[in-house]
Amino acid sequence: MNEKLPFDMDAIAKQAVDEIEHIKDEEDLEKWRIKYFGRKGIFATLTSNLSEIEQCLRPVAGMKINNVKKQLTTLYEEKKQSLISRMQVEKGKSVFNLTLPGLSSECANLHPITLVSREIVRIFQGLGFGVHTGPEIETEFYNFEALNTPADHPARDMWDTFYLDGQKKFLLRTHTSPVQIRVLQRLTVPLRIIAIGKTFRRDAFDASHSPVFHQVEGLMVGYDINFSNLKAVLTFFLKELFGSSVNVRFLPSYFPFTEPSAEISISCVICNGKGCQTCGNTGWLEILGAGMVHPEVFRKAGLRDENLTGFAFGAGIDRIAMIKYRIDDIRLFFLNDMRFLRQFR
Ligand code: FA5
Repeated sequence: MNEKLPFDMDAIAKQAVDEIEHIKDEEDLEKWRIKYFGRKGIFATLTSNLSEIEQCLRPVAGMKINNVKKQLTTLYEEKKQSLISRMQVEKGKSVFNLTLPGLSSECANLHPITLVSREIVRIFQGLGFGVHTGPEIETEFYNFEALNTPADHPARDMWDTFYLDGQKKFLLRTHTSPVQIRVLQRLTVPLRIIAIGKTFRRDAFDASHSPVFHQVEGLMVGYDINFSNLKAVLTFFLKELFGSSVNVRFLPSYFPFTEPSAEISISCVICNGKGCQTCGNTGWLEILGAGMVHPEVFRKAGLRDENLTGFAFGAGIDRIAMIKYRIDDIRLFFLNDMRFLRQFR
């Protein structure tokens, strides 16, 4: 096609690009602009000569001229901008307009529950515990039956449950303890794990209760695990989490899936055990439920070895976060108020 046109557009474009690349100042750039884009410049001449070209070639010629014109215009604008910037830098002026008001960018931060969860994971990983989650939708078997809490067991009243079907087969897990069974079925003993995640109960949404909250479960199983191991691990954990100066108290308690069972408290971090509103003037804050794994739990998980022993524990992460950060209303964790959430780093 080019042979028939009275001009070689590719050669003109190449020359223009070559020239502009070597330009070092605005004056030469202006000369270049006039040469190609001026009133009597190359493009003006080419366009006005179009009428002299054979009729059938005119559209192609016009398109070629316009394409190259467009490319060179872009090149010209870029070159101009770069020469201006370079000149400003050389003159000691900033390329940026520092007088413009700044745009502040929102900086994300982690939710306090995530921060506490990560801290708990860090402590237990340091003790060689694996980390598991388990499903939030559970079956009645894993949440209750396998945990030695059959349908007619009075202890079921301890957990007001969200059932998902009329037959009460599926439910939102009321605690992380069903992960104990799933882990015992899947892993080989000895084992030590924690399970962290959301749990659900039909509880009121008040200052200390939420229908959705978070728990951490712990399970250590082997052939020589005893109550002293439970005490040592949990005392270490609580002192790591709340500081070495807290005292840890173990009291007898009851859970269907542990025997013996214990309720574990720390000395109140607000009043140092003297008694205040937060600890109900007792000087103690309850943190954990725990105990030695009930033999029935091993059986339900399919483990028949009579010599196996283990301990388990469970704690509410939201309540731990409330104590750690001195928060008196659990609802703050769920309301997405940025003024509250921004305080945690
Ligand atoms: C249990 O859920 C047992 N599974 C714990 C356990 C595990 C014991 C293994 C023995 C061995 P409990 O129902 O007490 O226990 O709940 C544990 C913690 O969850 C409580 O101490 C509390 O911190 C937290 N919790 C319970 N209900 C709520 C709620 N509605 N809102 C916020 N936190 C809650």
